[in-house]
Amino acid sequence: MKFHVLSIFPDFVSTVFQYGVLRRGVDAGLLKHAVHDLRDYTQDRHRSTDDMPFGGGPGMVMRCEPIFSAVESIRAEAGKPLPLIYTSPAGEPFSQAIAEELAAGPDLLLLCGRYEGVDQRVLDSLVDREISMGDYVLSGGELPVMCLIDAVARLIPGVVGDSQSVREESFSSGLLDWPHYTRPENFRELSVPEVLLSGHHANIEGWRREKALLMTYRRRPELLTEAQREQAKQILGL
Ligand code: 9D3
Repeated sequence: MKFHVLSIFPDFVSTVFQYGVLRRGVDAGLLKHAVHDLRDYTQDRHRSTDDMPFGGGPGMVMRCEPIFSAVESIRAEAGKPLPLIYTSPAGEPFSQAIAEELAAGPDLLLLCGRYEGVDQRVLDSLVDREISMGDYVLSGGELPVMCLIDAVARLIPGVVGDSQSVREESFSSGLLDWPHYTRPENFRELSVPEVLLSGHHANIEGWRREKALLMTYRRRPELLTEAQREQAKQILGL
């Protein structure tokens, strides 16, 4: 899968492909990327990507000419469908379900907003999907685009090793993780739960399932089905 990105900070965005599983995915030829500098598509002397908002008010707006020019040129060069995703606080909330949908689809073009956002004509004529990374304020779309790329890329077959993809079912099945421990067995009087040292695989699985259920009930009850909530209450004696 190939990720095309359009940003005024291309070197920052590129770093997402330089570490960990994504780095290995690139080296293995499973992931490709082209991070384009929006400034390269400007025509004016000052290479400006923003301008004052019509109607007045604070902040600046990203100009439509460089964005139209870049998107049209990148799409023509690709020679195949390249849906444009724009990250913005007003988008639909990102989720594992959206990541799975995108990983199963065509290559993507991701537009990172800065300032107050893009001229509305970009949204009306070019953008296929507007996605938010959550209800908090960031300075621009670069980090959201990097999050999206990370979440989508690790779903491409072969990018994440097999051991980890099994664990992924833990979140897909809708529960938070159970507690994890590794060596040493005793550390500053802090011990490891006996069951994990027992070698009794059925008991270990039962313990993990229960811990995951209780953790989810305490922190994110809305992730549970009514039946799972009742089961958690029963375990807690409520
Ligand atoms: C109306 C005031 N603000 C909207 C909440 C203005 C504004 C804040 C932050 C406009 C743009 C930005 C920059 N943010 C992003 O580009 C962004 C973002 C975010 O700030 N939070 C969560 N997800 C995202 S996706 C892109």
